[in-house]
Amino acid sequence: MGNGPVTDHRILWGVGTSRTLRALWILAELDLPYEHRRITSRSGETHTPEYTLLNPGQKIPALQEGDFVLTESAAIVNYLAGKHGAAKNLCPPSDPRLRARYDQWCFFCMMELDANTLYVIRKHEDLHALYGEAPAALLAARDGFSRQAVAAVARLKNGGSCAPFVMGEQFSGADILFTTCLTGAIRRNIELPRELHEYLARTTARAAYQRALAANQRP
Ligand SMILES: N[C@@H](CCC(=O)N[C@@H](CS)C(=O)NCC(=O)O)C(=O)O
Repeated sequence: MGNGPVTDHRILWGVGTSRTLRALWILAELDLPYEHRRITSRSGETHTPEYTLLNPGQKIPALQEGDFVLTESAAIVNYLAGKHGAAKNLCPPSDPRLRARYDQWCFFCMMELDANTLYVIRKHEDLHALYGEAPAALLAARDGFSRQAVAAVARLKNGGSCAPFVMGEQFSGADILFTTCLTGAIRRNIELPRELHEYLARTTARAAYQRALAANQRP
């Protein structure tokens, strides 16, 4: 893995999860060609020797470009946006403070919304047979998501009216992460503030989101 031979052949591994949707969405926003290897989670397909060589973590999504392999959905979004986003104004900002703000949103989504809350709910609700019943952890996770959603609205408003996107007027990769966390919460019957439904109406109306949703259908 690393600085191997330059290759145009791009492979996206994985389908059917909110994390694979993030990768498919940025590919659609950027109109990039790719081969889609539609392996699914909890099917054994992430545990084959071939895939384990690519991603020892045995999770999807993974992006492969020759001998360069990248995992973590947020890293894939930001890599592709940074590499190919100039023409569409999708590069993460280069100004240090704007970049810090962008990173703040990305880490907030991945930690506070995804890992700390949504994934806890998934593990102890849908997958309780594997991870065990944990009613107190479930309650705390649901409550935690709701509190962080309120905090997100305050940041979007920043003392005024709600910005259309997390970085202001311009849609960015951070909106891909935020949107997929919010839709994940809705699927789990977590109530969201009105402002976040209005925000979702903007982001999910994008043609690229609709194309990514179609590409993310489980086989
Ligand atoms: N932090 C990772 C999480 C990836 C992840 O947890 N993927 C799950 C599905 S959502 C997976 O592939 N699990 C392996 C399996 O179930 O076989 C990311 O954002 O990419």
